[in-house]
Amino acid sequence: MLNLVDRSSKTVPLMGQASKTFDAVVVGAGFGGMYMAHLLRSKGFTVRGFERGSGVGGTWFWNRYPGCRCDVESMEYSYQFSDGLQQDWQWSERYSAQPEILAYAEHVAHRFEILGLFTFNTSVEGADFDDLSRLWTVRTAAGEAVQARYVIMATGCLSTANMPDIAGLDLFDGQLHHTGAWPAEGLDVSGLRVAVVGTGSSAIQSIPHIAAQAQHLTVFQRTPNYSIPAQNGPIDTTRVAEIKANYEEYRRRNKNQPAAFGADFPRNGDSVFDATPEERESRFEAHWGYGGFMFMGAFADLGLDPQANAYAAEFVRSKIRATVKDTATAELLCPDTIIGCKRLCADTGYFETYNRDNVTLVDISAHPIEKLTRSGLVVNKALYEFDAIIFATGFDAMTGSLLKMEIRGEGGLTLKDKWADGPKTYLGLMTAGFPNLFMMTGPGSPSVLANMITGVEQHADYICDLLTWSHKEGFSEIKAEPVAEQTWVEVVNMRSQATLYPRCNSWYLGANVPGKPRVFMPYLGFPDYVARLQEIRDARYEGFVFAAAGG
Ligand code: N01
Repeated sequence: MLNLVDRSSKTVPLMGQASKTFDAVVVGAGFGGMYMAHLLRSKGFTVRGFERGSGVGGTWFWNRYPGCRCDVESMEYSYQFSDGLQQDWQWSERYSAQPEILAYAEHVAHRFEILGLFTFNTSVEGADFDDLSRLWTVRTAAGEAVQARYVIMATGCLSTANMPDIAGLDLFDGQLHHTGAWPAEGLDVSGLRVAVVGTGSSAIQSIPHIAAQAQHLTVFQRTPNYSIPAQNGPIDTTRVAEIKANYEEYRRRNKNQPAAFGADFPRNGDSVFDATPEERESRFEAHWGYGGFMFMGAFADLGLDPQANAYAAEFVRSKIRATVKDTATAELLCPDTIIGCKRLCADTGYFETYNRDNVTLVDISAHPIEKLTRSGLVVNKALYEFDAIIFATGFDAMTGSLLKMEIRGEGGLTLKDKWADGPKTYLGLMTAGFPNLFMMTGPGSPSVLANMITGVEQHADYICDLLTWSHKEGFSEIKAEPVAEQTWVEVVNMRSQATLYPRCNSWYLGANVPGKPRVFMPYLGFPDYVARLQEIRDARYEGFVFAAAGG
């Protein structure tokens, strides 16, 4: 027990309940929160966790839509903190489906006795920093208030569903769902007329499955998307044995990749402009064959140079045209934007689905959905009738879950006010004015542009080391230094400007949510990020400000 908190006088009643005091409160029991809580406890911190769902798994708890699977290979999308765990667990497919990932999360929770650290079915509504006691009070929707020295927000980057504000949502008599909050009991659409709104990753994964079951599926597309076949299949057991024989080395190689995965596939260093047309096509074809994200590793300049990118985009369009039999539908499905600017999708049979007789594509790029009625939805004055409407319209990414809570820092400053013009963080870990409040994979960290499990482990390890070091040095308070934060914001921005990422309306920029400030949120380049954090740590955590209890 580190006994970081002076518990003598901290019983501030709130909503009729006596407060309880912990070293740390962890919000969220996804992969980040689970490991964070486990790690803190192992270092002697007292921990209390809250999770709004009834179980662990975070994004994999909520996204149960048919076809949901990870776009990062199973052998990489897993924890590495326990060799016993990574040796014991057997994945069945190259890319794991949601039920298997959720089962893995539940296994981890049992194996490391994490469940007891969390209170489930409990949303955190807010957290207030007390300027005098220097403690946080975390408030739940159930009316509980707990006090803690440290609060760690492990609330996920893609956890707040983006439901478009369309008139009549409450009028529709049929079933209405969002892919990011799929009914736990599943959804049988046999014999139903179904609409899917959106053509991002969630839609692209679910559409083939919904089409196979529904009487008729109508897809409402605002912007077509690039998708590369995942080339999923049963896991290669020989490769698994090779990886497990030296898992540490495999993890090390992956951590040296820009997005912390994909080390076994070529990421070529040459320019597309140096290749002959035949070499170019054959390289694209090979990378198409590797599947999913590996496609963009065909040449070094695809994410940097618009002209280089155009070659890759045209290659994918040619694949769409070769797959979709109806020419008009194929043309509607062909994106004309920068490939990889919005998050690339990986699919199994997506474009082929449009060859089915029971699937219709409706282009709503010029005519948005006007409204929902009791029986369906209206586009361009035409009523389309459905039994079920599924919104695959994405998330208020990266900041949505943090800003949904009322978080008040020093002097009553709210996070909402502080981030009114976009998120500002130091290292994606802290924001100035909010002492002892940490974010896991927050804006300004590699987060969504890296293997998420590798990212959350790196953050948990760093936060835990920082708290332990600070305590050993006799400090009880850690803050982000405003100048260091401003410099970091500029670094994150500069890194994105060197790429094609800012050139489209992606959720990385917040462009998918009306009124959200446009700021490119992820830090590009996992290895550079880890190296910079190491330098900061070696420099006695420069950019952080430490204080001892009492001033
Ligand atoms: O959401 P999205 P997603 N009317 O924002 C459309 C992760 N993920 O849930 O492009 C009509 O990508 C919108 O149109 P437009 C992954 O990081 C991971 O699919 O804005 N349409 C778009 O087509 C991913 O990137 C995995 O014009 C509207 C779609 O809805 C992220 O989650 C699997 C609309 C939203 O696409 C989000 O993916 C799935 C409106 N009012 C997801 N509003 C795996 O790794 C939005 N759209 C497995």
